[in-house]
Amino acid sequence: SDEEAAAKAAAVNADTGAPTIFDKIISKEIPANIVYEDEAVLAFRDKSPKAPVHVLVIPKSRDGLTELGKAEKRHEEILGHLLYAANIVAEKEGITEGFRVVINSGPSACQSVYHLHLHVLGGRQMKWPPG
Ligand code: D5M
Repeated sequence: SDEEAAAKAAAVNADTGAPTIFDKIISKEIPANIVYEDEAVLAFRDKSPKAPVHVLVIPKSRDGLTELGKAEKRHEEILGHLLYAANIVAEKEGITEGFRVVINSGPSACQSVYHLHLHVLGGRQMKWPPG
């Protein structure tokens, strides 16, 4: 199932601090469908969308932020920047009736890429609680 695959990927990709696929997206070595970009953040479509709109927002510099659980005081500014960028993405995508922002932090949350990212999901009715 989708859930089993996600759990497996999360277990395999535990945080090592190694470069991730997102570095190659930032450097444009591999293509991504970019929906928003500024000096500090990049937003691109998730390759395996879980909603009609599914965009990832990432810091261009990881700076130790492999996951939210590693956040330190010095990250406050970029964390705020990412959240604000999530709303810019939602507005650009026209999901003004509501959207969800998700951060998976660590294996129990099924994080699979260890470069902090916000999922911006919308375009359908969301359920609560998430799985
Ligand atoms: O979410 C990691 C997300 O990253 C997951 O939804 C797939 C997505 N992903 C992985 N590789 C790519 C590329 N190359 N392009 C676009 N999206 C990608 P997590 O919260 O870590 O489970």
